[in-house]
Amino acid sequence: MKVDRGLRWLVLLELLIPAALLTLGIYHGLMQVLYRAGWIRASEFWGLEYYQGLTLHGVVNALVFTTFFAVAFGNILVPYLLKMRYNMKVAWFSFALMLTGTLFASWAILSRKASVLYTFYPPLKAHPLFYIGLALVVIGSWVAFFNWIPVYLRWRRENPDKKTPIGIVGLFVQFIVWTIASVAVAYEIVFMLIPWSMGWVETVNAELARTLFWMFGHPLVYFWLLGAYIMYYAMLPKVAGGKLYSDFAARLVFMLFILFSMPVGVHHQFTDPSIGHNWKLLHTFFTYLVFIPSFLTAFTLAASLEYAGRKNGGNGLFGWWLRLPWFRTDGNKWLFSYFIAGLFIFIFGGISGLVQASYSVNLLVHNTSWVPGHFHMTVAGPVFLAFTGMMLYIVHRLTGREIPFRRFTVLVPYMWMIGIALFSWGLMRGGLHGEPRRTNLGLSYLNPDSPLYMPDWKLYTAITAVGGIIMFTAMLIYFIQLFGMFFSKKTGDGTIEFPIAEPYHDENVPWVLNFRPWIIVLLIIVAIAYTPVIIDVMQSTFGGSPPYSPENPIPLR
Ligand code: HAS
Repeated sequence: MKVDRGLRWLVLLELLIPAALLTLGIYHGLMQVLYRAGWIRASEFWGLEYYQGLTLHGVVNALVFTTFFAVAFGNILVPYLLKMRYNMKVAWFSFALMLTGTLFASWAILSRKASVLYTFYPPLKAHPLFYIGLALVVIGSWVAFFNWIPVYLRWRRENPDKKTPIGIVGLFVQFIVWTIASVAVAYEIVFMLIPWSMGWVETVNAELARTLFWMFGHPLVYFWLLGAYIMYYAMLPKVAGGKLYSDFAARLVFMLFILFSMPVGVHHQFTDPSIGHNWKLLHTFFTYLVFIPSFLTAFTLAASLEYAGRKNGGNGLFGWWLRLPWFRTDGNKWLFSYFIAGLFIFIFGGISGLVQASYSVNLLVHNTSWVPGHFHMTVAGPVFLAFTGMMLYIVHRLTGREIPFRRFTVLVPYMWMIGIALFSWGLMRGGLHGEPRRTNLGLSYLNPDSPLYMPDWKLYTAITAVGGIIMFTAMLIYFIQLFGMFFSKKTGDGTIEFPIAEPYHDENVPWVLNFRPWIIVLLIIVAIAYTPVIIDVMQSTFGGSPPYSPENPIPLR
């Protein structure tokens, strides 16, 4: 597809500005592991305090980078797959909102006024500009989505007999989940946190805020994952040299995510006192339902890969594995390494989610370093690798410039995979031995003279740090390739093509073709899952919390 100047600039800015911020976010990830292992002594990393660095790491990597990427990817995918243009002025407006929001939030974090971590639970209080900034990022992404809807409706009218391309189905499911879920966090931010941090009201209902956050927070993780699933279903089979095994399975998976992404948030609150056990159990059941689309994905993708391997000449039970393009660096084949490395990591990320989802077993691991072990194998595994791989591809195509050190494109994801395996193993093993997450113990656990001395943790924090160093090195190579592209030869013409897979089984199942019934059922399920939870929270919380800033603690009443 020929890309006009305006669209090219929009997408490049939406990718490269958060990528530049990501360098900071990743650097502070490295600082975390080195500090926790006791390998750097100072509790101040490059001028930032522990919780400040951790907030920057979480907000930039998990909230800002992912949201910008999702919007940029949609902005290029919609015209590519539908062959129609959207309103560019609205698209620029969405970008301006997101950029302003990012600047506000970054200022608040960097000036030490928002060390509240990416979950910003009250009574930890941030500067109002932090909350306003995050709200603007969310609103900006809504504007982008609302800009695609009329284009899609026009395409539908003009192509009544065609099925919506699978990439568009995934994109719309991703943004439907995001838009509906973010209403909860928008309410929390606009009506609770901003007035409270402005000082207009004295207290905030911390438990209600947490509940609203997780009503948004778990669908948020599927908002991230769905971005990767778009690539796995629409592109991976083609990159591997084959076809998508079942068109119906892909559509069903996306529709099931509409249903089950939302009614599960209480599995983050199993230890919260004000929610009844019965509702926690209900959310456990819903959480087990959300495994279905991921198991379906595992089988459909494995079948697609087997088809590709056999088509490439592979035989036998596992011989076809050898015919997959594991180390190919030509054309778009290198994308395979980013996708497959993420999928391998996700097998373990998924299993650890299975452990946490159990209401009873969760009590063993909640708030321990097990949990960051889990989420680095999900969001920093399949999601991060798919996003960074696709970002490299889009920038390479849109600038027309060669990727420097092309052979290293396959090195980065496999290094990252090995790094993540060590990193998460260390965290999870430490978690089983009681190592807390997000806690600055001032390294007392490494000091034999301290009453908090925990000799077990020494090995696990060290393994985590080795994994973190490998991940950091992989990212150094990645950024050299990404930004180095601007200094390399121009070999392309700035057009873009995506490797879109044909279906092998092209089943025609009408009930997975229309979003509307799924959205209606979602709203019903959310009402069933959340009405009693909110009533419980409202009935069992009394008064509210005054603000608490970690940098300027005020005595609690
Ligand atoms: Fe989670 C906490 C449960 C998935 C992210 N999760 C978190 C947090 C984050 C996060 C960020 O029940 C921490 C929040 C915080 O700060 O407190 N999670 C689950 C469950 C799933 C799950 C049941 N999580 C994700 C994904 C994330 C993510 C995806 C990001 C993208 N999570 C929890 C729970 C907690 C939690 C509790 C709270 C813990 C606590 O106590 O605080 C499921 O959706 C997972 C299903 C996935 C699978 C894997 C399928 C495997 C596939 C790969 C196949 C491989 C192939 C390759 C095809 C079942 C699809 C084959 C190769 C060939 C060559 C053939």
